[in-house]
Amino acid sequence: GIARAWWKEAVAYQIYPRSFMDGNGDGIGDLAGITARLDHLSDLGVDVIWLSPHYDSPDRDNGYDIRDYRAVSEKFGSMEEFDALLAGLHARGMKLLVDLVVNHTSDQHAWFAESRASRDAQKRDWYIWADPAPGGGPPNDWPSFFSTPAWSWDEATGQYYLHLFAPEQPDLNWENPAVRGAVWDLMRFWLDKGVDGFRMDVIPFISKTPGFPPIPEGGTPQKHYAEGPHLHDYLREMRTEVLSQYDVMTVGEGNGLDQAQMRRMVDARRGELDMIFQFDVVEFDRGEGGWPRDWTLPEFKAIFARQAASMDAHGWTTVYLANHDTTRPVSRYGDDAPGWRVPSAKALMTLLLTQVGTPFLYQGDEIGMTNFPFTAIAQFDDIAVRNAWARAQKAGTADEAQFLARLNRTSRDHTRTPMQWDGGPGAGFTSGQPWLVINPNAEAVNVAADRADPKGIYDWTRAMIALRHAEPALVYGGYRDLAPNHPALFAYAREIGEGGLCVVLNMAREPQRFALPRAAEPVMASGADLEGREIRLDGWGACICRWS
Ligand code: TEU
Ligand code: CA
Repeated sequence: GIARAWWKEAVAYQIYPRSFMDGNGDGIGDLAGITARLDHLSDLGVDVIWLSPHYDSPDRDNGYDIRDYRAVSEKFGSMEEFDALLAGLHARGMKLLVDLVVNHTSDQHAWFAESRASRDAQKRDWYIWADPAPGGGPPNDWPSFFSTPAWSWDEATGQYYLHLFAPEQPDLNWENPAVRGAVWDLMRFWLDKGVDGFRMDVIPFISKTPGFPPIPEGGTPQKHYAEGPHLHDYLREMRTEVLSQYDVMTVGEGNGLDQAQMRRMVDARRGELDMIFQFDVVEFDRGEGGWPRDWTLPEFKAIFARQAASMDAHGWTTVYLANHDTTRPVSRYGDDAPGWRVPSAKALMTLLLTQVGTPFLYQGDEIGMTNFPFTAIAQFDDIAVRNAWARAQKAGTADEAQFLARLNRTSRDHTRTPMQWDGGPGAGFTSGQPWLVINPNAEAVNVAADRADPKGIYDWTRAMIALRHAEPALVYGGYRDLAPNHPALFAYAREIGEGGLCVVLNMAREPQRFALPRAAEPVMASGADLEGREIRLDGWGACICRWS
C-alpha cells in the first residue's frame, strides 16, 4: 500500500499576494490583508497555503525576480506582518508553503551586482557568463521564455550572461558549491521561522548542459536545461543538507519534463521532492504560436489517467486546474456563459477534489471567477505580454486585434485580477485604486454573493473538501476511468479493494444519462440524481456515489 503522509491528505490553496486582499488601501494586496481574510480559508477547509513570492523585488515579473531572499516586499508589509500571518495560519491548523525561486535572481540582487562588477570579481561565477560565439553574437540560439534571446550582453565586462526568463532575471550558476550553500542558507532562514515547505519555481532547469550546445535539430532548448546533468544530485544535496532536518512538504514545477523525468524527481526512494506539478493540463490546448486549439473531452480525460498512472506506492503528484500563470478554469475547461458558470464551476471543483494527487486550488476559483474581457493592450501588466507586444512591434507584425484575441484566451493576467470579495467599489479588495483591472462582473460574481447562496460554488467546494478529508479512497484509492471515450461525460472510480467512490460529471450543456457498472448509493449531487443504477445529469451536473 501507499505510505500515509499529511501532505498526501492535504488540500492546498494558492494565494497570489498582490491580488488577494489589500489591507492598507494602496491598491496592492498585502500580508495584513491575507491575515484579515484567514476565516475565508479556514471555513473552506483547506490545510495548506502556497504563497506566491512575498520577498523584496523590483517586480519586473511580479516577485519572481527576487532582490533579497530574507526581506519582505515593502509593498506587502513587514517581517512582523509575515510572522503574524504564519502564526494566524498555524493557530487555525493550516500550514504555509513559501515560493522558492532560485533558478534565477533579480538583476538587482547584491550577488549579481558583485558578479557583473568585473571579470575577476569574487562572485563572477555565481552567474553564467560566456564569451560571444566565434562569429560574434550570443553564445548559442536559446530563446528566453519572454520573447528575447536567453543571453544579454554586458558592455562593461564584454561577456554575455544567461537568463532563461527576462534579462532582469539572470540565472544562478548551480555548478558553484558556494551558490548552493547560499540557497541552503536562505531555505533554513524561512524553515527556522516555521514555514512548512516550499513550492519550487522552474526547479527542473537549475542544471545546464556544459558548453551550452545549440538547440538540437527538431528539438527544443529545454533538452539542455530541463533535467540537466546534475539536477538530481542537487536535489539530493538539498534534502541531505536542509529538508531532512524538518517535517515539511516540497512541490516542484515539472515544466519541460516527460513522465519518466518527473517520476525521478518524486520517487521517495531517491530522496528528492515530495510532489510535482505536471504541465499537460495547462499546455495541451495550446497550438501554433500559443493560440488555443480545439480539443476533445477524451483528450482531457487522458491527461488525468496519465497523471494517475505516473504515480504508485513510491511517487506522488498534485492535481490543479489553474495558477497565476494560467487563465480561469471556468472559462477554459468549463462554460462561463450566464446560467452555466455556476454548475460548470462546481463540476470542475468536483473534478479537482476527487482526482489522484494533492489538490491545489487557486484563489477565486472557489467562487467561479472568470477570465477578464480585455479590450486594450494597456490593460495588461504581465511582462510576458509587454515583451511579446514589443517584439511584434519591432518586427512590424503587430496586429492589435489579433494579439488581443489570443490574449483574451491565454494571458496570465486572467488569474491575476483582484479577488472579488463583494459587489461594492473595489470589489472589497481595496479602498484605493487597484494595481490591476477588476473584472466588471464583480458586482454579481463575488464571495459575499456566492456564500449567501446555499447552492453556491463556495459551499459546494467546502463540502467537497470535507468529503476528500473523510474518504481515504479519494486520497489513496486507485483510479479507473469508466468511460474514456465518452464525448461529454467524465466518469471514474476511486477505489481501495472492493469499496470506493464513483464520480460522474457532465462536461457539457446537453443532459446525459449514465448506467453505472454496479449498484451504488448517492453521496453528493448537483444537478444530478441516481435512480436504480442510472444517473441522470443536467448540463454540467455532478454526482458522487459510493459502491454498495
Ligand atoms: O513559471 C515557469 C513556467 O512554467 C513558464 O512556463 C511560465 O508559465 C511562462 O513563462 C509563462 O509565460 C514560473 C512562475 O510560475 C512564473 O510566474 C514566472 O514568470 C517564471 O517561473 C519565472 O520565474
Ligand atoms: Ca496594500
